[in-house]
Amino acid sequence: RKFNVAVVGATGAVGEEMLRVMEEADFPVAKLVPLASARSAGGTVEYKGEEVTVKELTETIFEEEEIDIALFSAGGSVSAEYAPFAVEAGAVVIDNTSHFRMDPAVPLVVPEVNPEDIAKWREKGIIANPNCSTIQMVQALKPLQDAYGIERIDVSTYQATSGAGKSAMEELVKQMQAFFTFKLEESPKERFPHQIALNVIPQIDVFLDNGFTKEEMKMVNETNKIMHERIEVAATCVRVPTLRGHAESVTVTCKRDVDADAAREVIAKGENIVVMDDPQNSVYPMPVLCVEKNETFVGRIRSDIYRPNVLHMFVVADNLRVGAATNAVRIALKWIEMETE
Ligand code: A2P
Ligand code: 11C
Repeated sequence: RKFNVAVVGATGAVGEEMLRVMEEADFPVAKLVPLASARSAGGTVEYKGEEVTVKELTETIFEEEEIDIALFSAGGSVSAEYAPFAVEAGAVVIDNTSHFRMDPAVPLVVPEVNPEDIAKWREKGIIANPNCSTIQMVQALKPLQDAYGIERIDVSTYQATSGAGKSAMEELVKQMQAFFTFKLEESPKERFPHQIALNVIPQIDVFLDNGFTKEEMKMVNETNKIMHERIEVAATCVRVPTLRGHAESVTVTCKRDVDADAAREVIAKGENIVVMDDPQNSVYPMPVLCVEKNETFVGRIRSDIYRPNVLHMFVVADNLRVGAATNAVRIALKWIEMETE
């Protein structure tokens, strides 16, 4: 069976990637309906070598186009307003924004970790896709949770500008160009709280009363929901001047003692994980190595020098793919498998 698929936010950084991942996965598409705001309606996106016209997102479009699957990636407020119309029209919504993630009636899914939760989709007709920094971390942690149990996670992130969308990537590029013409001072600094070129910013999203940012608390709350366990998480999320690929330095306190060599083998067996760990030859994951890849890369796996139950590692993935589009498409494919069997 093939499906009518709407991609909401098809002209955006994640939406474009969704189309690429669907092509590569040979997604069973009967009809593709790319949606965006009135700004982009009438333009085209490419799918499987053909130009497909972008339509304006409206309340009635899902019914008019008889949509079966709606992938949303146009921001939380757009999902809040329009996802209910897609559900009303009979579609399953796979939402990449933070809007529905912590709703108890909405499953929050990383297919490598908690695919069984997809079954709960009927409650609201919506399946939520986690935050990019959460997805790659829980993928790398799942094999450790199964083998050793996890008590606590301490993580610092190095997040690319594309996490904030296309215009944020452009701002970095413009600031770099301005630097080389001695005009960095005058270059716009709108998408981040400070200049991002030649800088690192220890703030992603807004600060909350507890001193953590919203992005950091997403890593706390989403990890607990996906891993079905109360695990302590302390995150420091940092924006760095890269375009694509989030990196994370992760310290895991396990429930049992963990040997680094054994853990390396355990992690390597994780689904869609690639261990890249040969420090003597300077082999470890880096953002430039993960662009347009659908796997999560793990390296620098080493034991703590004090505590036998503590392990350190470096985890990198393409935030637009693994952290967004690929996860959404994998959820959709799993949903199809479950609903058609
Ligand atoms: P548009 O091209 O019309 O602005 P990014 O995350 O890269 O900034 O992309 C955001 C995506 O969400 C774009 O496809 C954008 O479409 C879409 N979008 C933003 N606001 C709306 C809206 N109010 N209605 C529909 N699509 C929207
Ligand atoms: C970033 N993680 O890198 C953010 C973007 O909750 O889906 C994703 C926000 C979200 O800026």
